[in-house]
Amino acid sequence: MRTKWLLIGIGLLVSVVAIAAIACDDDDENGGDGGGARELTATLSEMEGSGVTGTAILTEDDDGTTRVVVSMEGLPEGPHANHIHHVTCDAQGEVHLTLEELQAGADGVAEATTTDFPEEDPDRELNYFAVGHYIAVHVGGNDTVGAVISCGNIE
Ligand SMILES: [Cu+2]
Repeated sequence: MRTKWLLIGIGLLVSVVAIAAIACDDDDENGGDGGGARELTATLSEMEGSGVTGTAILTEDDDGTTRVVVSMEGLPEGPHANHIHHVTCDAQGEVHLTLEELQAGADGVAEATTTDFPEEDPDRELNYFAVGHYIAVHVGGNDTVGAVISCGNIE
């Protein structure tokens, strides 16, 4: 009788280890160096009740092109500066990179894609953005950058 329970116990243990191994495999989907595009995201939340929310998707293609697509809604009509900043939304750090300006219509929706990063910037690789950066959307365009109205940490 004791042997039977021991065998059941070993069976359960093997099952748990097998499931854990499968779960770990899934974690490698966005990382690793197996080729293909890699992806980071930021979910932008409203600041100070602005009602402005959105997402940013950062990808790196096989040819090394880094692409940042910022999609927003609830924006006041007009141009909006948006940047990759250092640190986190809570810490509100310095601007790291200026992204393509968002142009919101009357519906408050805007999307901007940036693939053209400054050649002299050595830190434009996706891995760098993954640690300690956030995306901020501002009141006003690049010539009149105002308060941050939406913010999301890059993860
Ligand atoms: Cu900014």
